[in-house]
Amino acid sequence: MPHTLTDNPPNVLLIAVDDMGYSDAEPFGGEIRTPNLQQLSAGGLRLRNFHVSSLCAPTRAMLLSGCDNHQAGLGVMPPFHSKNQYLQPGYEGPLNHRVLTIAEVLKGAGYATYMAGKWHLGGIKGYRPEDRGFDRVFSFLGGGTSHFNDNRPLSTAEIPHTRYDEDGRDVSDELPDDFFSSEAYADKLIGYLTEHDAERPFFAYLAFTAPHDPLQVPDEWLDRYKGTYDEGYDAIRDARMARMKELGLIPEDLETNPGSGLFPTWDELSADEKAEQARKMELYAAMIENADHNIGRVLDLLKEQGRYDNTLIIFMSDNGANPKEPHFYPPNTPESIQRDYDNSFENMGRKGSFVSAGGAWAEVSDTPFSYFKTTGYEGGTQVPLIVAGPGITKRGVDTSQMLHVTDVLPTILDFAGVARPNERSGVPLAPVYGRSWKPYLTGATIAPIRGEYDVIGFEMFECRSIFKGDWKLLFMAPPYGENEWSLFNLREDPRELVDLKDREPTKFAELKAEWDAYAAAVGYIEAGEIKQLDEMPPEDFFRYTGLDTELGND
Ligand SMILES: [Ca+2]
Repeated sequence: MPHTLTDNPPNVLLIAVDDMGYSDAEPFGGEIRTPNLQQLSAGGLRLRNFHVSSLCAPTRAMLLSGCDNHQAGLGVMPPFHSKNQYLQPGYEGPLNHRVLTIAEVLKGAGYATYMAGKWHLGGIKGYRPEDRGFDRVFSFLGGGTSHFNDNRPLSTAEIPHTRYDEDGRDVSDELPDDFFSSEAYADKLIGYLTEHDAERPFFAYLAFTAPHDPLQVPDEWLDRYKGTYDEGYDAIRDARMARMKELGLIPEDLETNPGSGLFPTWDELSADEKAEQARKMELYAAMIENADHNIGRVLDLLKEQGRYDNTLIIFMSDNGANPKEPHFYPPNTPESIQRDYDNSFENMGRKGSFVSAGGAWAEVSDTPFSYFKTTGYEGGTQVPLIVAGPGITKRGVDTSQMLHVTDVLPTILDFAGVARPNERSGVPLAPVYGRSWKPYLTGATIAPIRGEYDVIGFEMFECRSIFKGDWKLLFMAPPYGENEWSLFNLREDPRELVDLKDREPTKFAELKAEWDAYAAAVGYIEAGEIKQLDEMPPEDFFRYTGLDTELGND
């Protein structure tokens, strides 16, 4: 049933970067040169207090569907399912068919739909981007891989979805010699937008795999940050804090985050260790600047085409900075990484290397917040967000609204003037969890997007949280927690250092009841002890036998 588009519906460009920390980019206080994000910020709004999941795929499921990840098929991230979660409703692994993607809805309304970049929402037939509403697709189907044409998987368990897909065809073996992920994604999207039928609006999803590890850049980008990180963690963190205060992103009196204490301080490192740490951060920074450069190429095209002013542009990161070393990906070990990769100082960042920035830099990247990707702390789940487009007249930094990644679908559909259907072939769809930002962004109302009684729930890897007003209830599971609840007032304590659980028992009980209600409503399944991957090889795990029999596999 086609919808009728309003007059002059806006184009939509949704840009996601992968594992970029809160304060890495210049508009958020970082030293990493990101002139195109700066320019986008200047013509739009930076929003603080934007919440995502702590991992790639669950965030992407919510981003594209507007539904909670436990209903959309990403209740946990593959291949980390416990045995009792595997193939359960909401835990299917790929994005399930109880939800519709932004592309599916907008395509039904007459939009042209394009995607270039990381999918991570299902590699089997019936679940790939071209099966989920995208007309033209150049996509990496998995969670991460070498950024060059060797397409080397993060681990043997990742092989089943380490695939580049172009309009439904496996092109993994056809990548050109000079292939680099971010440049290739921008090239493909520029191609689609160049060929685009000018009579129709478009939805374009540009999903970088940068700066996800392995930290890699084309040779000419290798040394762009030489020396920048030689002074170590604290110097960079302090400079970011000062700039964030100037920008109004954080209160003037906010003190520096002391950090988790899990990683050696700069002074505890040997000269060689310092050099290696600085080099890793140089590569990470170069990777982000390179992504910004490629964002700029797409924005320049829209300007040349005269489409820029009628394009809603949303930029975000999918989760906080990554603290993990390459042996995080099962079944890698430190020994296998050392044996199988050339991580010599000279080769770091080039083909054949596999390095990550590590936990100490991840904490700097997530300044001023605590912890990082994989955790329920704000360092894992609060990310930068820039919004610009037709009718959005607010400028600068807005810290007043509590926002969630599931808001993106209702916001985009609201700007497009399109409603999401509530059923697919007569079967009811999962409810949309998010809310439209349009009335607030366009000044149609001054009412907050969420009031003091509204909540946002979160769970991933058994870290759980509820946001309500200024309050956050957090349950932290191992390895970074001890299976205990904490209560924080994020307005007064954005670093989550002061647990108010004992001082505020009534508030604690109120939020705990909210968590229980959220968990029941979304169908959360607590992880059991046995991992599915312990009992099943990865090639079987990712086949999702019996998931959706009419779709088959190839
Ligand atoms: Ca990510």
